[in-house]
Amino acid sequence: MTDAADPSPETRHGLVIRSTGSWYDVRTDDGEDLRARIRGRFRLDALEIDETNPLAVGDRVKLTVGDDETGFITDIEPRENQLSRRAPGKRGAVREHVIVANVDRAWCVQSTFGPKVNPGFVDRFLVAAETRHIPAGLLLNKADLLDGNERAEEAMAFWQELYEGLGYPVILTSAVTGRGVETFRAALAGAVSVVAGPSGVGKSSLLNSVEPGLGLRTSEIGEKTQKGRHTTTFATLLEAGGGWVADTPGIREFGLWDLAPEELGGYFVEFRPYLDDCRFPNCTHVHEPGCAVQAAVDADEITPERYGSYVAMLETVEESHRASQQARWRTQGRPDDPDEPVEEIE
Ligand SMILES: Nc1nc2c(ncn2[C@@H]2O[C@H](COP(=O)(O)OP(=O)(O)OP(=O)(O)O)[C@@H](O)[C@H]2O)c(=O)[nH]1
Ligand SMILES: [Mg+2]
Ligand SMILES: [Zn+2]
Repeated sequence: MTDAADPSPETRHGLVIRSTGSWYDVRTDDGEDLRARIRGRFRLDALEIDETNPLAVGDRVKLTVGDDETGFITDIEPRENQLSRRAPGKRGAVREHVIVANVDRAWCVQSTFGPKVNPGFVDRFLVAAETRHIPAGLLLNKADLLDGNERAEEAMAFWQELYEGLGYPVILTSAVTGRGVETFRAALAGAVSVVAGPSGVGKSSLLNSVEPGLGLRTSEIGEKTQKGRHTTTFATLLEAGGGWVADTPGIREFGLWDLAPEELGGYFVEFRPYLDDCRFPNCTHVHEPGCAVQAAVDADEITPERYGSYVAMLETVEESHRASQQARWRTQGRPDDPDEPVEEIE
């Protein structure tokens, strides 16, 4: 507690556990939960680095506490990492949305049905995690709905084998029967994790199964078919399974943020052994002769599913790369335009 007569309120440290846009919930190091706002300076800094949210759950901050017991965030500690995606918005306006900061493992959650597994989503998520060296895994939820459906069971076994083969842990779970919940709980212990995925796959339900006391809101049966329904509206960092885990709002499309097209192949883990063997160093692995990646696809060493994902992703990465380059040219001037100021090279 700060003495009201004290002219310089004491600085405290804490963890951002909930972000609602302008207000943040911060768990201080002495275990108190405070509502806090940030100083304007951060907003401006954040705009310059093109993030939609200057602070994310998982951020460690310094704050002072005012007379009304709300906090003023004065500083953000350097991040170890951050999981980001392209902020939803107009085409051309490419901005970063930070989902969570300082995270040890990122779980992409998909469901067997309602909605079905979206492999494009999974691969974009895995690429985003790879770009920041964040270990990632896959939760295939609503396993109870597979019961007796042989084709669907085979499909799940296929995805599980594919992603486990790449080194990503895959857990088949059910918030209804409890299948896989113990394995998931064990994976949360002693770490900061995040669950992210489309709306309705059961992210909040799964966390409720791990930690029944959480009482997170989930959509009611019957509501789940309503399109565009998002039950979780703000990212929240929760204590579950002996660790911290961020529950996040459903994402319709996991867009990639700021990736150079020539880097993309390196974020497909199974492409890595071949990248040095392509004839052209700037090979995009699509149409070039002497491409070792395409040869590996032909030799069944890279699956057509993952290669197809790569080709589809490359197109959108090229498109958004062009858009952000043009945005930079608009604000900083185009380097080769004599009428515009030339960017200084260090
Ligand atoms: N059959 C079955 N239904 C499930 C399971 N997990 C969740 N559900 C149902 O799926 C619906 C969506 O669950 P939520 O936990 O709200 O999904 P969410 O991923 O948190 O969705 P958002 O918060 O909108 O992103 C609810 O009706 C749940 O009861 C499961 O394992 N099996
Ligand atoms: Mg939810
Ligand atoms: Zn190649």
